[in-house]
Amino acid sequence: MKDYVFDLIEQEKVRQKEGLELIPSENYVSAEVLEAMGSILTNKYSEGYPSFDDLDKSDKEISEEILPNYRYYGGQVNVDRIERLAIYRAMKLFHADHANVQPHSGANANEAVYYAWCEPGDKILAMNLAHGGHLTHGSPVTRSAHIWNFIAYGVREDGDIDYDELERLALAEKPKIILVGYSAFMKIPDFERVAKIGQKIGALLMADMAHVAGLIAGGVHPNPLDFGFHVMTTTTHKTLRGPRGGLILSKGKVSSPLKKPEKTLENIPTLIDRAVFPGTQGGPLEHIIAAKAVAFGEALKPEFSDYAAKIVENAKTLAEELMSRGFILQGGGTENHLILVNVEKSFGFNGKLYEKALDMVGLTLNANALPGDKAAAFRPSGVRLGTPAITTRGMGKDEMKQIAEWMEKVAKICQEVSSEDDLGSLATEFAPIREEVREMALKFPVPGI
Ligand code: DSN
Repeated sequence: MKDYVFDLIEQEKVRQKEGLELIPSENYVSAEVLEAMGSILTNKYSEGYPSFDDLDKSDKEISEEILPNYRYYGGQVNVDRIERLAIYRAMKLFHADHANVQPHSGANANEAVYYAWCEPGDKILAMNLAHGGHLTHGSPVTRSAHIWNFIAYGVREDGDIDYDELERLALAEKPKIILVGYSAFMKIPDFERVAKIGQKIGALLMADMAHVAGLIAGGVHPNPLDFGFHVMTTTTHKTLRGPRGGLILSKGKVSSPLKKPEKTLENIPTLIDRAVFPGTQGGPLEHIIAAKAVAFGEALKPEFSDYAAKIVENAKTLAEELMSRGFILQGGGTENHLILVNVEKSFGFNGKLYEKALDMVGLTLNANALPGDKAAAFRPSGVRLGTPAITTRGMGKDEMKQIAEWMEKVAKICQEVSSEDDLGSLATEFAPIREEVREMALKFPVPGI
């Protein structure tokens, strides 16, 4: 008998097909990305790196060429070429001088950059988690926050970064790194302004673009590396639509990872390679790296730019539709793929209750804190949603309008209860909406299933 796990995978397939994924950090990968992830490459150990000089070659040349490497195990003939394809494609996508495709996650990617550039106790200036930043940008519950000294800037009333505060803190504290990155922010950062601030104090300019990497790859969002940033980290599974994993892109001079270079901004690529392996990780996940290579290949195709543009168009439509129905949105709308709703102010109940109610009708999103939120972390005042996954399924303007309509109906029904424990009593009212969501979802197939 097949393991129970496979029954559960089948049930998850049904959940994904019959519901709508509105979590802005999720997406559906292609059948080819799935195939590479589930391949025999998982059997291989390959600590170290392939050679990465002279990568200005065609995919075909890279897939045929066998070069010496910096690996600690034999049998790398195929793995080297796969990893080089991933590196080369990532560099091309993001205008980088180097790419490290080995980080297992975005968190690992961020920690490797801190480790590459900072000594314990050094200061890092990053966005406040409570204002839309990320856990790995200095939250006291992380290991990084025990090693480095994080200082936080926030967002203004209008939802944009408080650049004046960022500048004041940078000049006063002289951090080693200035980090622009977020997981709940819907504006386009002014990279040029931050770069000028960083240059005044000689800081490493780092951007964590995990949320918008696909928009950057598709050319519908500015690329921090084009504005003087030295490093960009990202996950590969959000708007970029690859396997779950991390990626570090950098500008600078690439040299052999075997020799520790001087800590200069020019040597950042090599410092990062050494910080990923052996600094913070062991054997790379070559099946995931292969899937990253496939996803980067997909993102380099012209169709991906259309996809990226459509994500933003859908998010703007959805935001407009929600606002026309009385939803109060943080920042008054969106400039990217992400929308943050102030549920408490719009409807008088918390984001967790709304998240659970929407789950009951097959609309999946997540409760999220709003800047300055006084509510408890598990019951924040807002919800966060986005359009990358539903855009992959081919949805457009009509579907955005329909989703806003369902969200309004669910919100009104929720006003009948005072706690999420009472949501069960609303099951009959939710049932017809659940059916409508299922019917629409099934018209838009999930790739790879
Ligand atoms: N968990 C991711 C998100 O949802 O934004 C960030 O790591």
